[in-house]
Amino acid sequence: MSEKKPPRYKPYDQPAGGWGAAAATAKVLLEQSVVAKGSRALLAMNQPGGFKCPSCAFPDADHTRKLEFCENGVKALAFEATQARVTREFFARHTVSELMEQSDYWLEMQGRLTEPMRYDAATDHYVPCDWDSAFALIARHLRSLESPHQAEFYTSGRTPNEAAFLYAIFVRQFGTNNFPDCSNMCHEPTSRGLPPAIGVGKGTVVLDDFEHADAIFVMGQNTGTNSPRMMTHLVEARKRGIPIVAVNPMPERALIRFTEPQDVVQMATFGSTEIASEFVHIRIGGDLALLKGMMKVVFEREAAGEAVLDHAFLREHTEGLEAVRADALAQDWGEIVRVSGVSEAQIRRCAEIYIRAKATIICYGMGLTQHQQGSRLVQQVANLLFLRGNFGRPGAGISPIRGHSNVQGDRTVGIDEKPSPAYLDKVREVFGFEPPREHGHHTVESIEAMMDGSAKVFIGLGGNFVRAVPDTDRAYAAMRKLDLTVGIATKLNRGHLVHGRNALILPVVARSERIVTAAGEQFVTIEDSMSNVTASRGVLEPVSGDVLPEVEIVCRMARATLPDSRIPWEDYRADYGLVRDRIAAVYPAIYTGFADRIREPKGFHLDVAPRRRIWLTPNGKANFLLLEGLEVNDPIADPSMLRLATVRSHDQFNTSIYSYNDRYRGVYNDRMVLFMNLEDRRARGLAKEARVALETISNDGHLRRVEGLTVLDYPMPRGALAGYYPELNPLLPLDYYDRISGTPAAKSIPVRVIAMEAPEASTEAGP
Ligand SMILES: Nc1nc2c(c(=O)[nH]1)N[C@H]1C(S)=C(S)[C@@H](COP(=O)(O)OP(=O)(O)OC[C@H]3O[C@@H](n4cnc5c(=O)[nH]c(N)nc54)[C@H](O)[C@@H]3O)O[C@H]1N2
Ligand SMILES: Nc1nc2c(c(=O)[nH]1)N[C@H]1C(S)=C(S)[C@@H](COP(=O)(O)OP(=O)(O)OC[C@H]3O[C@@H](n4cnc5c(=O)[nH]c(N)nc54)[C@H](O)[C@@H]3O)O[C@H]1N2
Ligand SMILES: [Mo]
Repeated sequence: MSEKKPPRYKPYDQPAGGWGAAAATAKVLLEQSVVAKGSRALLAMNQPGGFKCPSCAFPDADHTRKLEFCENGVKALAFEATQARVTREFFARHTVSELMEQSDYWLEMQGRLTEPMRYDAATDHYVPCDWDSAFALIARHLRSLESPHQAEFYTSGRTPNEAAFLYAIFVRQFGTNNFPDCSNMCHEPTSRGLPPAIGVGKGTVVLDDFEHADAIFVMGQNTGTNSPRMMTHLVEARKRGIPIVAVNPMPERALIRFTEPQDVVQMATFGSTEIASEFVHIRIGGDLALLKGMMKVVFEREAAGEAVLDHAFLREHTEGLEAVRADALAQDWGEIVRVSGVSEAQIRRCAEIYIRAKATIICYGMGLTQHQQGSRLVQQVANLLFLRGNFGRPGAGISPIRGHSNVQGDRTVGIDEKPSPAYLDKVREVFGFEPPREHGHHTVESIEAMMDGSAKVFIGLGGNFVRAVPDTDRAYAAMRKLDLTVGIATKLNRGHLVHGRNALILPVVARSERIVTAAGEQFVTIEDSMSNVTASRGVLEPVSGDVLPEVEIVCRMARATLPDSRIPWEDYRADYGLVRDRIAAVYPAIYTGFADRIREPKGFHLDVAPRRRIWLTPNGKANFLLLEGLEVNDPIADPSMLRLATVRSHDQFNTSIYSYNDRYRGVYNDRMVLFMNLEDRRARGLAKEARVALETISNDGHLRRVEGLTVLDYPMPRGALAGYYPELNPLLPLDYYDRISGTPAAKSIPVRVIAMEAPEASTEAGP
């Protein structure tokens, strides 16, 4: 294909950020032919009166900066505001089978969806379909199900609060809690793991805390790529002389050295800031051992007579300390070092940083959540923080860095397959119907229901379900068994091509675009990773006259499906203020006064009780929760086994592939690469840049294999591999997930490497 150039690998020795980021920003606007339009939109991005960046969930700073965006925010915007269009002529030109042959990158580059389309099986084309017929088709399918539990209602985290809240009400009035969502593959271990520990499934840190922290740990998160605006706060912390500990099997460039693109002096002088004062080159899944090693040091020092524990906090606020203390003290250093891959000396240095800091923040991402014990691992982070009372104080706390810009908000307003009884009672009181009480399906369970034939209808409010989930081949087959699949989306993606017998593509107004209804111009609201709720008002004209806002799509779906519903869907469709009033009514504890508070230019902060040392746990305490042992994944005896982490490149947003490059990791023109330790490669007799296949080690009788990967010598720990999501999702078994949260263990897939060429005979010269 002409889009492909030969692969190139050239280690990146520049600091991350800086002129490289500035150049990439300009380039992407040019390529999407949106320089003028894009620049105009950028002036409004993350500014009061403007719209929220559609990329990640990191909060905005204080708006004293003129511009509040990053390279990857610009990419997200440019690909949303692109001039390219997917029109009815496009669909007339290509059958769905032809489109299936194209890459994710190619699909993304075709541009924005412009009108509703229906799949026509007779011709294998998508054909135009007016909105009323689309809603009628959905209603017909939903109403003819034997049980409402035969439908799956997916949500991806770009959907704003108003649409998600109404979707949650519609689906519950329809009669099910089947709400698989992207969070089920992402920070669900935070949402399920933290409530028993600290009473809420959210982070306790706000941006101000970064200014008051004495130490910051960044565990399992590729900040410079996935939350670049957070780099500003890390740079500022470093300039204050605060130690930053980065824990990662990949020496991610931005965590090592970074040039702040918004810092004029640094840019002009080609300066940069060293970020990690301590880079911990952890083995995949080694974090539990590291955390226990650090706790062991803390307890030993206390036992030796130093006052390192916060006794007042522990006494007054916590329960369960002794079991955690006994367990940590009983761990053997040899084992801790073996499992973590980190030396005892370095673990002691990390513990020393933690002990010296009066206030510590621990941030974490997918490197912690996507393991078989992801939820319980996250609890161990809380354990460590409890020891020195790092909750409810400035500069301290736990900080899960969320992914999608509104994934946290969607959960807050009801996208939850296991809704709390309190929420359901409120829904009954406010809306006057009896919502279903039985738990619904999370993402993995929804695929199981498709596989066993019990699910018949899939509706995706945003996202690219089939490409994001595990076990690609089985997921495709499951999807194709359905009677109806509906993709509510901005752009064409694989999920629209792997469809049920009937299928719809419903195009939406994007985040950067204006929403005008019968009641005038509307705005929506977003909750970021630090629980700030802000308004988002698009500034660009919608891509076509025939796309609808997500709120309207939900309301019209509800009206068509539930003709007897007494909920005023038509009013909500026009006036989003009315929806916010209902949100305030259902969530009085956090959303009272929504209408007024959202007028603040910076929005408002939703109360996070542990910030006040209030613990909404059954015993009213912060709970130490013990996870025994040192492993977060089931051990596998096979000596050929390596652990594979599936990660994002610098030029993708989840399943949307913006280019084949991954600048900070030095990879160009190719995504079918495997980051591997040199010794692991040599031990397998593989030549430099050998072509290999990967096979999953499992005993469920399914062969999972991906071919055509090029091995790159990369500073990975022994036994650890990394490669790109979603290309490697066929290797991730559906039932390989954290049992508490349902989150697939996408960072620790047990695999073996299979040579595709004869192993090299000669001895190889060193690198
Ligand atoms: N530009 C851009 N921004 C994004 C996204 C995007 O695709 N592109 N996606 C958004 C979404 S939905 C999310 S959830 C976030 C994801 O943001 P991240 O959490 O940064 O996600 P990943 O790229 O999957 O990689 C996480 C990091 O974990 C490391 N890792 C792997 N295994 C382990 C381990 O066992 N231990 C430790 N300590 N580290 C490990 C990897 O090397 C990698 O650096 O970003 C959001 N923002
Ligand atoms: N192996 C492996 N698998 C993973 C992961 C991993 O690290 N490794 N990460 C997991 C994670 S953290 C996540 S969050 C999921 C992501 O899973 P999803 O959220 O389902 O996937 P995305 O790629 O973010 O969805 C992109 C699509 O969303 C649509 N879209 C974009 N903006 C909007 C909008 O404003 N409204 C609507 N309605 N649609 C819009 C576009 O059509 C686009 O094609 O993947 C998970 N899967
Ligand atoms: Mo995510």
